[in-house]
Amino acid sequence: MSIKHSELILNPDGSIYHLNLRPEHISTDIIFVGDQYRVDKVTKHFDSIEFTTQKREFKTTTGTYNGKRLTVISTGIGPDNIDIVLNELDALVNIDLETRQPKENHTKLNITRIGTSGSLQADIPVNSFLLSSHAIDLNGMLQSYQVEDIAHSDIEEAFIEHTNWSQRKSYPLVIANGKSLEEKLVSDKVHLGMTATAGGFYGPQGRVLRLPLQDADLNAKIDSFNHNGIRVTNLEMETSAIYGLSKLLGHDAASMNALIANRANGTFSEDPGKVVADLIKYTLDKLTE
Ligand code: R1P
Repeated sequence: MSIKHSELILNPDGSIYHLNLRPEHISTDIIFVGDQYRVDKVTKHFDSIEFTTQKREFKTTTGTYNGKRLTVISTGIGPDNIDIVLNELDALVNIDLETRQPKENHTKLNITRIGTSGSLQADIPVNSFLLSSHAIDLNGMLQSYQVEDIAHSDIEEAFIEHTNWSQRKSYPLVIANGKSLEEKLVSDKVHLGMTATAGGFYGPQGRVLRLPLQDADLNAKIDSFNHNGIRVTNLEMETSAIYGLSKLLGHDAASMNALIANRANGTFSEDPGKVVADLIKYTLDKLTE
């Protein structure tokens, strides 16, 4: 059975609907950034560039760094965008776009996010790097899929009990990363920890401007959670979606976070651009060593 035109949408030039990409445009080694203007901050280091395009917030450039072919894509903000980007990238490599049928041989993508994030722990300061060993999904996007086999129910149950998690919110799914990218990217310069992925920037991350929170103590309870040494180290808006969909689709993923804020002591980096620039260079070098 071929996938219907309403489900797998292609543009008139054969490219996939939102990303505007055809299979030949991408490498299997991919870097995600949130901000479309961060794509050039990565690719300015490249030896050569073969392709670039942009539709909406999704800017893509493919080229080589240290001789390795890499694709950099901006995802915009949030797990809803990751649902689009990961499903469309997977379709480019694992669905025959002519016959609209899944291919027999699976192609694995290696996806590294280079993002910004806020630390939740006083001992993990601003301007440091963190690789997400796990992600905890606080936004619910992944619950549309069959996630039972990728869940870590012992950590989830401990988290629900520790935080008295509201049943009106989505179930806090925990996903581990695929490990082979972690092995490439980790060093004594990088903290490891569980990243919480929220579905918004203000209330969903415990920020109060004019609206009171459902649970004003939630961030403090998240900070103090510790299950067999697994702590929630930082908050952002994409990692659990990347880890969850990568696991379900058979891809490897790692999330590298430039910590530009510390929510535990209320500090913000004096030069966030430098931390991000340093993380970009660090990640490119590690990926191509
Ligand atoms: C919020 O300001 C955005 O910044 C963080 C969050 O995850 C969210 O996307 O990451 P990026 O800088 O990678 O976009």
